[in-house]
Amino acid sequence: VPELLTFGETMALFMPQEHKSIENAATLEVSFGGAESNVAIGVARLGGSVGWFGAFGDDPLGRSILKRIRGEGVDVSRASLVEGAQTGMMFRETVAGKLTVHYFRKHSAASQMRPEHLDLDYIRGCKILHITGITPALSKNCRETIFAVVAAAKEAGVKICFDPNLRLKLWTIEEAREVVLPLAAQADYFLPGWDELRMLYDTDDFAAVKAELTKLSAISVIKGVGDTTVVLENGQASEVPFYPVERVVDTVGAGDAFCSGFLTGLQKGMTPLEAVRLGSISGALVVQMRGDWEALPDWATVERRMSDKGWVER
Ligand code: KDG
Repeated sequence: VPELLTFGETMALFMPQEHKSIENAATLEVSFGGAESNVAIGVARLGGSVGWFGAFGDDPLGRSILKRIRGEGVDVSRASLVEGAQTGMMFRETVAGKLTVHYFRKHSAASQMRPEHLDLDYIRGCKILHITGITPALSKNCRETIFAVVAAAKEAGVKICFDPNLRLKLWTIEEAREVVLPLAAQADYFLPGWDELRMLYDTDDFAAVKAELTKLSAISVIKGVGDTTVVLENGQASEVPFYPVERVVDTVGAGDAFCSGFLTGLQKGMTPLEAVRLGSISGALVVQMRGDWEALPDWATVERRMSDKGWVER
């Protein structure tokens, strides 16, 4: 069993050429994306041991995506192609500087995942399980699935990493709160963005949120507090500046890239603060190319960046 496991929905991704809207585009580029498989690809590229699973329809999109994730060196042995179900799709466009995602994922194969479909022994055998708040937002049975997986993992002593990844196109903030906060309470590593925490706790007061997070047993890694990441461990806060970005092309996937660096760092025995630095480099590199995961770095690249003297720490 790989050391790190993650699961969720990965969809086919269609994008018009830059500067075109979907409505007026003659051609669309096809790729794929899913928060958890983005993380898995990032870890695999950095040389980590990782498995991802989820469900696709037994259709050309599902088969193609599965092949490509496998090709990145991720263990997909527990992923499935479900006959009679469809692979989820998303379309993404940037119009007048505003990025919009259109989902076609209702009743997709992944949204029909159930606890009884899963190989719980496989999950019990890993060291860290990474989950996101997207999966429980997909359907009631996906919500049950995520809680069943977390329970099995915790029973076996597996550590839980949780990124809330709020998607308000899938549920309301009230619905999200009811699920995300209990999951955060079970996590060992909690990786929210500051924008997400503001919504979850309904306040702009950092000190108040910090007090709430201190009650959790997790190490909290808060992304985007200004241009830093704040690591909160035993009530003690430390800041790591964002790695500099030359030109932002596509911010989608930045959080997943960050998470892949962070988790690989932990796998390699780094401290959480060192792992955050690694995450920050992966995040900075991925936003400089179009697509969720295409620009995820290999180990040699991040190693070079880690010793970059131009990156001043404070
Ligand atoms: O984090 C990037 C994801 O948002 C993207 O790949 C699509 O998983 C996705 C989702 O459900 O929005």
